[in-house]
Amino acid sequence: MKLSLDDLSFTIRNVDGPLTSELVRRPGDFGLGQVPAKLAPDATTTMVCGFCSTGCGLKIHLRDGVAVNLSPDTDYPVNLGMACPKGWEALTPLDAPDRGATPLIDGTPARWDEAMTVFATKLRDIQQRHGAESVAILSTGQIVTEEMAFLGALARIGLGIPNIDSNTRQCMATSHVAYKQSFGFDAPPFTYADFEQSDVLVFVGSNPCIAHPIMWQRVLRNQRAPEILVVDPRKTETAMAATRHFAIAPKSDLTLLYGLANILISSGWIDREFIARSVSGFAEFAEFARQFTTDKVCAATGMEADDLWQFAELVGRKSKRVSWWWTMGVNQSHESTRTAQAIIAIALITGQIGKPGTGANSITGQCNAMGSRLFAHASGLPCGRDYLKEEDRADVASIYGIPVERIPDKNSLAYDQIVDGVKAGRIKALWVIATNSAHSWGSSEELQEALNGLELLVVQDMYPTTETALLAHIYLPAAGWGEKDGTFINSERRIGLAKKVRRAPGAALSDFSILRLVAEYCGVAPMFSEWSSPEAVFRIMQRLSRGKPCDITGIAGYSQLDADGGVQWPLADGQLLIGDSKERRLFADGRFFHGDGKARILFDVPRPPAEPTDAEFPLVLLTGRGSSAQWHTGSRTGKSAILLKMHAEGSLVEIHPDDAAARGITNGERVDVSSRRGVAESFALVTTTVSPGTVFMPMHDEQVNHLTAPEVDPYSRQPSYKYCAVQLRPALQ
Ligand SMILES: Nc1nc2c(c(=O)[nH]1)N[C@H]1C(S)=C(S)[C@@H](COP(=O)(O)OP(=O)(O)OC[C@H]3O[C@@H](n4cnc5c(=O)[nH]c(N)nc54)[C@H](O)[C@@H]3O)O[C@H]1N2
Ligand SMILES: Nc1nc2c(c(=O)[nH]1)N[C@H]1C(S)=C(S)[C@@H](COP(=O)(O)OP(=O)(O)OC[C@H]3O[C@@H](n4cnc5c(=O)[nH]c(N)nc54)[C@H](O)[C@@H]3O)O[C@H]1N2
Ligand code: SF4
Ligand SMILES: [Mo]
Repeated sequence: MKLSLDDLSFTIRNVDGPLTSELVRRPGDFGLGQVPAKLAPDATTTMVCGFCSTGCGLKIHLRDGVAVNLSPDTDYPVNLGMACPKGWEALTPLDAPDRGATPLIDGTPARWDEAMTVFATKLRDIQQRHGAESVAILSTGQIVTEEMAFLGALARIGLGIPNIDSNTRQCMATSHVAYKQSFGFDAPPFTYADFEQSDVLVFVGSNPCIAHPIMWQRVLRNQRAPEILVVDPRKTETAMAATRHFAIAPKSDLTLLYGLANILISSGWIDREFIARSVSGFAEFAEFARQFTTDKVCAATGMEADDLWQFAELVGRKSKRVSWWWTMGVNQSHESTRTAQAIIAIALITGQIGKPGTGANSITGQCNAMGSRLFAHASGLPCGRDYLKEEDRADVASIYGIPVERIPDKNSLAYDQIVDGVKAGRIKALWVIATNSAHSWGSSEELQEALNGLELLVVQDMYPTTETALLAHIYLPAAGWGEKDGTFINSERRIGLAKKVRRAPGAALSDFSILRLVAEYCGVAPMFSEWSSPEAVFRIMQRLSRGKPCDITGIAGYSQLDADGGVQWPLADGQLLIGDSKERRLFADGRFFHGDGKARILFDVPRPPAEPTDAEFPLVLLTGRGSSAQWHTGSRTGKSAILLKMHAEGSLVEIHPDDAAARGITNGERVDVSSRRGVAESFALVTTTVSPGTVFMPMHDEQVNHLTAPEVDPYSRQPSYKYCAVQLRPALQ
C-alpha cells in the first residue's frame, strides 16, 4: 500500500502525543506502537537488557503503563536474578537531557518531513552524480534484529546502496569467519550452563569480570572446583580471580596455541576417535605444529617451560571437561581468525566440544552482535547465505517476493574499506546508525577529518551529542532500548525480547519507523509492504532461517520468547522445548555443518604485527574495557550519575613501575602518550597489572583511537585495536 503524506504526518503528529493504548498499530502506523496492550498500566513486564551480549532478563516495573524502575529477573535462565550496574541503570540514559527529540539539518531543528525530503533528495542526487559506489552505511550490533534485517534489505536491495557494514566488524567479524570456515556455519556452540559444568575454563583475551560480569557470576556458581586459566598480557580482574594467569607477550597467542597443540599431540593427550569421526585436516596440522617446540614457544610468549607443560596437561586431561572462551584479546588482532581457529583446533583434537562444560566458545560483545552476524545483509545474505551464490540469491528473492535481479551479486566493502573510501573521497555520502565511529574507529582523528569532507553525513542516534553526530549534516533522533519492540540474540544463541516500555522523547522514532520513512521518501515502500512491524519482520526472519542451522521456524512468535525466557536457536518447526532443553549446546552428535559433517582445522604460520616497537615508540599500547560501569564511547553510560561514580574520572594510562621509573614518571603525573598517528594527554597510573614494555588505556577514553593503528586481519578484516607502538613522556609544563 502506498502511504500518503497525510498518513505520514498523522503518524508524525502523534509522536508527541501521550503514551496511550489508543495508538494501536494500523496500516500507516510506523510502529510507533504503544506499551503492549496486554500489560496492565501498573504491572511488571520482563525484557532483555540492551547493553552487553550476556542478554540478562530484567523485570520492568510500570506506572501508568510507563517504565519507572527495574530489577533483575529471577526466572530468566541467563542471569537468575542478577544484573550488573549497567543493567540496573538501564533506564537512566533514556532520560538524559541531551536526548535527540527532533531531526536536525545542519544543526537546526527540522520536521521529519523536511529531514526525510532532504535525505532522499541528496541521496538520489549523489547516487546519480557519483554512481552507486559513492554511498555507504555503517551500522551496529545494538539495534533489534528486525531493524538490522530491514536496514540491510532496504539498503542493498531497495535503495541500491552497495556498501553496508557495522561495528560488528570491530568486534565479531573474526568469530564469524572463524566459525564459518571451521564449522561450516557461524555457530557459537555453547550454553551458559557450560560455565558451571566445566572442570577447566580457559579465558583467552577475555575479561568477563569487567566485560561480562553476569557470565562471570555463572562461573562462580560452578560447584566442580574448577581450574580457571587466563591468557592475557595484563593482570586483569579476571586474571586475579583465576587459578592460573599466563601473562604472555602481546600477540604471541597463536604461537602459544600451536605450541600447546604440539605438546598435546606428541604426548597423546588427544581424542583420536573423535578426530577420526569429526575432524578434517588433523594430519596436516599435526605435522605443522611440530615446529612449535617448547623453546620456540617460551621465547615468543615469555613463558616458562614448566608453565607451558602444566597448561597443556590441564587442558589435555581426558577425564576432565575443558571449555575455551575467547573475546577481544583474540578477535582484535592482526592474525585473529587463525588464533580463534587455533583455539577451535585444540578443542577439536581433545574432543572437548558438544558435551557439558566444553567448547570453543566465542563470547560476543554487544547486545545484538549475534543478530547482526545472522541477519544484517552485510558480510552475507541472511542466515549464512552468500551474495556470490546464485542459489542463495534466488532463495532470498523468493522469500522476499522480489525479482532475483534486485539482489546484488557482489559483496559489500568492509568497514576499513568504507573508511578508506571516505578518506580518499570515493565515498561521498555516509549513513551512520547506532555507532559512534568518530570515537571507536582507529586513527580516529584522520577519520573525523574525512567525515567532515563528506557531501552528506547522516547520523541516526539516540543523542545528537556523540562525536560522530556532531559532524552530521542530517541528524535523525532515534528511540533506544526500552522505547521499541524487537529481539536481540545473545552469546549463547538465545533470542530474547525487548519491548517498548517508554515513549521516546519528542519526535524521536524507532529505527524501524525511520527505515519505513526512508523507504517511503525514496519511493521503494511497496517493495517492503510486508515489513510492516517488528513482529512481521520476525516472521520473515523465520522464513529465511528455514532449513538452516539457525532454523527458528519452531518459535511461535514474540509470545513464546516472552513466556519461555527467550529461545536458543535452533528451534525448527515441530521441535519442542522440554525439560532442560531450554539450555542447549550444539554438536552433541559430533556432526558439524560442512558437507562431510566434519569440522576443519585451519592454520597459518604466525607473523609479527605490522607496526613493531622501536627506539622512538618502544611500548605496546593495549586497549580494552575499563570498568563494568562504562559502555564503549559513553554516550549512554556517561548519562548516569551512579555509573559515573563507579569509575575513575579523566584519562588514565596504566604503566609498569620499571617503565615509569625509566622515564621519570610518577603515579598520578600528567603524561603524553604518543604513537605514529597522534597524542593523548593522560595521567599515569603506575601499576604492576601491566607487564614491562606494555601500557593500557581503556577504550572509553575518546583519545585512545587517536593512537591506535589501522591494521586488520586478512580473513575477517577486523582491526587490531590491541597493539600499537607508543611512547610515554611526562607532559611538558
Ligand atoms: N562494561 C563493559 N562491558 C562490555 C563492553 C563495554 O564497553 N563495557 N563492551 C562489550 C563488547 S562490544 C565487547 S566486544 C566485549 C569485550 O570484552 P573483552 O574482550 O573481555 O574486553 P577487552 O577489555 O576489550 O579485552 C579483553 C582483554 O584482552 C586483552 N588483550 C590485549 N591484547 C591481547 C593479546 O595479544 N592476547 C591476549 N590473550 N589478550 C590480549 C586485554 O588486556 C583485555 O584484558 O565486552 C562487552 N561488555
Ligand atoms: N581502541 C579500541 N577501540 C575499540 C575497541 C577496543 O577494544 N579498543 N572495541 C571495539 C568494539 S568491540 C566495539 S563493539 C566498538 C563500539 O563502538 P561504538 O559502536 O562506536 O560505541 P557505542 O558507544 O556503543 O555507540 C553506539 C551508539 O549507538 C547509540 N544507540 C544506542 N541504542 C541505539 C538505538 O537503538 N538506535 C540508534 N539509532 N542509536 C542507538 C548510542 O547512543 C551510541 O552513540 O568499539 C570498538 N573500538
Ligand atoms: S551483564 Fe550485560 S546484559 Fe547483564 S545486566 Fe550487565 S550489561 Fe546488561
Ligand atoms: Mo564489541
